[in-house]
Amino acid sequence: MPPPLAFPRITPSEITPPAVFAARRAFIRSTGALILAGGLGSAGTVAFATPTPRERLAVSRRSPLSTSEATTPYRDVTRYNNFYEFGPDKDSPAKHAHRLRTRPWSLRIEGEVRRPQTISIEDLLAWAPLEERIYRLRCVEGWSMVIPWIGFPLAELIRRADITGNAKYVEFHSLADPEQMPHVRTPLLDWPYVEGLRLDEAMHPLTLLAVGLYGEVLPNQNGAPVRLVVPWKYGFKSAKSIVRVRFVERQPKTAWVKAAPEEYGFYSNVNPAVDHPRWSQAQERRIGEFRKRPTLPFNGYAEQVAQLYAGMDLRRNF
Ligand SMILES: Nc1nc2c(c(=O)[nH]1)N[C@H]1C(S)=C(S)[C@@H](COP(=O)(O)O)O[C@H]1N2
Ligand SMILES: [Mo]
Repeated sequence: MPPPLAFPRITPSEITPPAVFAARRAFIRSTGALILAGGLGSAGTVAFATPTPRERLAVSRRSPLSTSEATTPYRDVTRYNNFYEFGPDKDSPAKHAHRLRTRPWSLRIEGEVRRPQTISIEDLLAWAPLEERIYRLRCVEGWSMVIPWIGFPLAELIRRADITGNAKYVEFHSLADPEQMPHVRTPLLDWPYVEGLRLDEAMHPLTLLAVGLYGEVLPNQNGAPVRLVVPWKYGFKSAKSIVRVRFVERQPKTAWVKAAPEEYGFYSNVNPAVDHPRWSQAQERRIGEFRKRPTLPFNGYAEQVAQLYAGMDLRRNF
């Protein structure tokens, strides 16, 4: 999403010789003059990483929760991304996420659970049958895509987590390794990227733990090896490259709410009637199309999820 107004653009570290980068970092740290950082670097271009053949994933079925709308081309799904750990531009993730090592990978399940556990990605993949789910995903910036995800309901993980009665919310923490994710060194967000859901939202059958798309394991730029997909909420709720799932009693302080509380709320349900303070949310552009479409309440999933918010003022709880 567009960063808070005051956020300066920063040149990706990889295109700068390490010594220069180190010196620049020291300069940034010592002066706090982050705003100058962009002007010190070269604005060179970096080629997209050569696509490597990705492992195919066997799916047990195509979920009936899928939309029948045309899917967004693979090229757009994998080259037009938000993954700020790799940089602020739409093509930064496709250019730089090849640095992410997705094996070995494990997920820590902790907090209000009877038995905290660390599960390897291989074991996680065997927790439930994988299915294909075609979902609309609406970014808070005003664009949307239709993506054939592969995964299983997050509810399956919650069932196996053996949570206590105190668990009211779930926190998701993305990896934050500056060696692999150069922009984790920048102060855009209070890293790690943290997102959260109320427990009933997390348990909802639409909430997907995704491990693949278009028949293959997730490309790194889409949040490999495991990410969330919450189709009735703005895209930023769908945390990528998750390393920690924490069950908690209180509403999590999420990274975007911490960064700009007047712009991003905890719920962030897609809502055409509630504008972002800097732009309307009434319409959207489907990537690959020119015309604008009206944005639908709950991104078109109102029939399935509106009852989760019965009695809540969705203008106040944006
Ligand atoms: N860790 C992490 N997760 C993230 C983001 C991010 O910057 N970091 N961006 C979010 C935003 S704003 C969107 S729109 C979706 C984009 O997912 P996609 O690139 O797979 O379409 O990922 C979300 N998950
Ligand atoms: Mo987004």
